[in-house]
Amino acid sequence: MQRKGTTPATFDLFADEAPQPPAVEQIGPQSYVFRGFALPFIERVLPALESVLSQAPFRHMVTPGGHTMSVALSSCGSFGWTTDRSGYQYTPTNPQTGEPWPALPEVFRELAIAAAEMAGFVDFIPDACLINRYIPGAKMTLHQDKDERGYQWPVVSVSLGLPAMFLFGGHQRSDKTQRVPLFHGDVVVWGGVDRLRFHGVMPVREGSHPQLGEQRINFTFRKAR
Ligand code: MD3
Ligand code: FE
Repeated sequence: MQRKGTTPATFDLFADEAPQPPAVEQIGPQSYVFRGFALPFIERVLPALESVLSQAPFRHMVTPGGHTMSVALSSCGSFGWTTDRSGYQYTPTNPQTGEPWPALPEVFRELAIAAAEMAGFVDFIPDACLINRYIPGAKMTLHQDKDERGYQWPVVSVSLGLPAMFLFGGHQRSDKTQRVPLFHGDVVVWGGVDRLRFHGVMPVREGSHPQLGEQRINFTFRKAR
């Protein structure tokens, strides 16, 4: 369908529609934001999330430097991410319970694989899903994700609930950052040459989301091993 140029305005069924932001934004050579990509999965994602969190509740981790993180964390999949005085690591069991992490729900796997494929990463099979919860005021300072064994695999992130301003830097902490707003249902894929770029999240602003309430939840799918 032609929406611009030679089509007479009287035949343009979409003339009254508000302009839509593009569904895909490229934010780096191998990084893409897919707006609303998770929404068709949401009816299955929310109960799966509830189930994971009932088995592995959120907790605030203490960094090796002794700081308690403002973001609360859980995990599912074969490996979960933990931190303590000895450092950061992926572990097959939850140190809080001694049990294996909850299995990666099928709908999580489907969503992660579909998004990775959209960004050109075929054969991505995540083995770890980190679940971050931000209440208003929580933030994540600039960091690199380097605890995974190989950097050839992308990271896929799914944002739910309150919006957040994502900061995307370069390969040095001091590099200029670009700001990318992330909304409920947005999915971002980072890989290849962008995989080790510094990134962070600005403090989440007060608000309430109709489905998630006063919080932002972010899943990141990775291949840890
Ligand atoms: C960019 N989480 O869990 S999305 C993290 O929104 C993390 O909760 C943020 O950074 C959040 O480590 C940002 C995830 C993300 C993950 C890995 C990346 C962004 C990335 C690797 C390279 C570049
Ligand atoms: Fe990160």
